[in-house]
Amino acid sequence: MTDRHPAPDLLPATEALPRRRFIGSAALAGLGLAACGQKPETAAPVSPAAPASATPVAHAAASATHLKPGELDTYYGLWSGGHTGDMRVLGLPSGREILRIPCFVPDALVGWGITNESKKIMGTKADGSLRYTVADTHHTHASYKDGNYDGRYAWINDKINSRVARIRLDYFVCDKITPLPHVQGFHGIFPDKRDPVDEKINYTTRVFCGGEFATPLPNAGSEDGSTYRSLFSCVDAETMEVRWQVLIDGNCDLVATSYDGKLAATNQYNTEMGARYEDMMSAERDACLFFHIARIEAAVKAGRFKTIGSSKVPVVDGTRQANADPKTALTAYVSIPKNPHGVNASPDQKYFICAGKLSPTVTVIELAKVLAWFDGQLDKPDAAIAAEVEVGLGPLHTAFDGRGNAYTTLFLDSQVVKWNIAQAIAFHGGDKNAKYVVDRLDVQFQPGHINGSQSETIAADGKYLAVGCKFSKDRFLPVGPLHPENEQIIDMSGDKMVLLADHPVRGEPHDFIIFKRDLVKPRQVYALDDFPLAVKDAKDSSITRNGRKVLVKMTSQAPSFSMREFKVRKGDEVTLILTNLDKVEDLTHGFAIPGHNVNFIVNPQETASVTFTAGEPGVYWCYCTHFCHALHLEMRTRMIVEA
Ligand code: CUK
Ligand code: CUA
Ligand code: CA
Repeated sequence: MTDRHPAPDLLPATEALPRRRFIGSAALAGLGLAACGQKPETAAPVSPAAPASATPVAHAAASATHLKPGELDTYYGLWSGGHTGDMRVLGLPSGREILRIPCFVPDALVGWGITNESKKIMGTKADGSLRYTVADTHHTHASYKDGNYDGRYAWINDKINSRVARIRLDYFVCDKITPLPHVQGFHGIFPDKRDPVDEKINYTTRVFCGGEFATPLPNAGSEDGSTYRSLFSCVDAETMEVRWQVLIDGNCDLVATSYDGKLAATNQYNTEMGARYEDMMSAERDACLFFHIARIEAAVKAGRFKTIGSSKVPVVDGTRQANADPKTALTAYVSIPKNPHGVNASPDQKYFICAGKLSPTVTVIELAKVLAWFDGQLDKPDAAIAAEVEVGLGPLHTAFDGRGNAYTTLFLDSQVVKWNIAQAIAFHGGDKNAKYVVDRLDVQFQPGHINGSQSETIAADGKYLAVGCKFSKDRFLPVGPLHPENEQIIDMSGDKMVLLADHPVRGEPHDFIIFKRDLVKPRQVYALDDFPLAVKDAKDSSITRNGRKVLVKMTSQAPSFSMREFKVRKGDEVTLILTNLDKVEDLTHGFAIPGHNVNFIVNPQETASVTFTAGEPGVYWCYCTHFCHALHLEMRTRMIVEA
């Protein structure tokens, strides 16, 4: 990926060229620019947006991202997969992609959306087929304990179909998916960090979900614009049931939570509640909307809610009008300049940062003051604004280093700006000598999300930043009209940011988190007993018929399946249960049936099942698709379909 050398026999005749230079010259040749006389390693990118003096790369620092063969990364990264609907696991600082975890969309490697177990999680229609095969994931966040990740769960959103998926971080698999009622455009997501009432609960028990697109409520035929509303939802972290929703003015975009568990917030870019973009950007100020979690829970308990349509989820009233009295308010609307994007909690636990997007400003909101407003000590929520300062064009998302600095992406300027929160507050307070902008770094190009190692925890360590650049333009070999995104890694440990590496990624990840590798304890082998359908011994293999339904129980153990053949009849509804009895780490088998749209894998000690209709009479070689053994190609069984 970065500096890794290909095997010698893959090198071109001019093998004296280092790989980086070879790639550079090949790319230029492809673009017809090789004859321009510039040396490949200094050739300016073709795009006019790129300065000729491309961002300097400190080679000593860059070597930090280059792991020697066999060396492991020090951080995990969980990346959302965008409209591939999966979650991706990266190792950092190398940036190597290690795993894709299918969630919302079928996956051919695993058989996600093929096995009965995965279909049940994904959701099916009455006929057993998948309810959805598309998704759009943006944000992923993990469960907390004492302000740091605890390695239990991660959650990820599906914007299209308003579903939240949970990932178990012991097996790195999706185990539950919950649809949010009456929500379209489910965008921001964030778990709470502790309970607002019970001191003993110092870990995540709720997940908050922002509804971005307002619709008529209930959305049942009428398109009267005056009834369009958005909902903010709370999902139980364990049961994954929707606990309650809040009816709001405006919309939800991103979501953040305070470290004390008391507040959740969402930035709002459409306080106008407009249906067209001109309307959505007509106001000079929008808002950051705060939710008082303990009061909302109390309102639900006291029955002060309604329900919408057929949903039984309690919906409390969080509109401005119903929450004018701070002493009883469930919500507080803090005004933020024009169409803000991104809201992030600083690791010192004191502030939320909201970025202006259409305004060149970032806003620092002091959480203690938001709580003071709820206590009736401030005359208006805007009194919680600690700073509102200009940082550059198109500010979107913010990361932290744990040393008092914030790093905000500037979409239009194609930069990351490093700014000091205390200095920004001083400047806003009237100290015009306060220099709050510390550093700027050009990135390639148009950055969206940014995150730092441990950034959204109290253990922010200020080592690495990752930036999700929406356009890669000429940073990689040209591959036709569709370009990858460019995920860049930055060293943020010094005063100046240093760009370390570019990585092409398949579109389009949006958000991600980065945390220390020892915070998760992944298991290498499944537990046989965790699967109710497990075929625990090869001797238990069987085929049983009940009318047109046939049940086949089989095991795999390299290099064979427990049945050499099995017979069914054309049109039978066949359910095949396969348990992988191999206990060796990494010894996965596959099971594919030609002509029947069946292919899935079973990991060591895992059980999976498929149900399909037996096709035309004939012999079908069911074979192992996952290279497992010297006799992998011989690892087969026959499905014999009789007339
Ligand atoms: S949004 Cu994509 S760059 Cu969905 Cu988090 Cu800001
Ligand atoms: Cu079993 Cu390949
Ligand atoms: Ca607006």
